[in-house]
Amino acid sequence: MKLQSSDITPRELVQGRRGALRHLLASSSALALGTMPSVGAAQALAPTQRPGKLAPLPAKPSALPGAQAMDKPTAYKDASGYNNFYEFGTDKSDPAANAHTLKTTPWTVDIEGLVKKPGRWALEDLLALSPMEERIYRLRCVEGWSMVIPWVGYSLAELIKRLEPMGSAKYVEFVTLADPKTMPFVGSRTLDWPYTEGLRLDEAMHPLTLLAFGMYGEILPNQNGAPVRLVVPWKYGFKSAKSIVKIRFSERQPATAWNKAAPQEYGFYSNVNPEVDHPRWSQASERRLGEDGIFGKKRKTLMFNGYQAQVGQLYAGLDLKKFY
Ligand SMILES: Nc1nc2c(c(=O)[nH]1)N[C@H]1C(S)=C(S)[C@@H](COP(=O)(O)O)O[C@H]1N2
Ligand SMILES: [Mo]
Repeated sequence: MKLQSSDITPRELVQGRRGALRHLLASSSALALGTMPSVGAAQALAPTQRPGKLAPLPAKPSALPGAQAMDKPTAYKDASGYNNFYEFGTDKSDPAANAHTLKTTPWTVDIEGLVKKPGRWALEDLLALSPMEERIYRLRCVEGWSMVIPWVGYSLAELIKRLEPMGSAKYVEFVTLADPKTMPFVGSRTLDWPYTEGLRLDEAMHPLTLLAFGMYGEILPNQNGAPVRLVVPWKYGFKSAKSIVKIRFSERQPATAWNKAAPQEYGFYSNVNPEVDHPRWSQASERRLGEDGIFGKKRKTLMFNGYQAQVGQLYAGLDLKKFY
C-alpha cells in the first residue's frame, strides 16, 4: 500500500507548503547560477547566521527544553568543511571536496516494517509534514571533536506518529544512500554499505531526536547529509545517519554499520559517556571545532553530551558500561 500525502496532512496545508517549497527549490537553482540575489525569509529571521550559499529554509527557534544550546555556534565553514561522510572519503576534507556529485532531487524515503502505514514518501511531502524548527545542538564525534550547529528540521516523532507503529515495533533502522555512481567510496572496504544506524523506538520518539533538512537557515549542504538526515544530540555523531533513503521498524535490534565494522569499539547505544573510554582513547574530554591549535581549549565531555536532564530517564537501570 502506498501512502498518499493527502492521507497525512490536510490538502491545503500540503499544497501551501509544497508551493513554498517549489519556490524555494527554484530560487536554489537560481542562486546556484548566480542569477538571483540571496534574499530569503531565513535571512530575515537569522541575518547573522545565514551563509547565503544554499536555498533558505526558514524555521522558528524551537521552544523544546534542550534545543537551544547556549554555546557559540561553530563557524559554517568548519561545520561544512570538516566532516565524516565515508561514502565520499575518509579525510575530513573529502566530503566537502567530493559530495557535489550527490544527486538530491528527486529523493524519496521508504517506510517499511512494523507500521500500519508503510510506503514511499517524496522529500517534498516530508518537508511539508510539520513546521520547521531551528534547534541549536552540540554534536560530539566519537573521535574527540565537537561542534555546535543550528539545525533545521522537526522531531522524528512527528513522522513516526503518522506511520502508526504496531505494538511489536521496538526498534527503528535508518538506511542511507549507497550509490556507487555518485559516491566514490561506496565499494571501498572501510564499511559494509549501505551505512545503516538504529535506535530503540523510545529513543527515536524522544522529541530531541531531529529529522534535519537544513542548517544555518539553509538546506543542508551535501557533505552534511542532504537532503535529509538524523541528529541525535546525546549520542556520538555516527548515530546521526546522513542522506536517509529508508526507515524500517522492527522487533529485533538492527545491525549498525560501525558495530559491524568494530564491535568492541562501537556499541548499539553509543551514548556520549565520559566514563566509558573508547578501547583506544579516553572519552573524558573533547576539542571544539574552531578552538583548535596550541592554545585551543579542551572541554570536558558531559554525560549524554549535556542532555542528561532530557534523556537520562530513557536509560534508568541500564548498565551503561555493558550497553555502550
Ligand atoms: N551515511 C553516513 N552518515 C554518517 C557518516 C557517514 O560516514 N555516512 N558519518 C557519521 C559520523 S562519524 C559523524 S561524526 C557525523 C558527522 O556529521 P557532520 O559531518 O554533519 O558533522 O555524521 C555521521 N553520519
Ligand atoms: Mo563521528
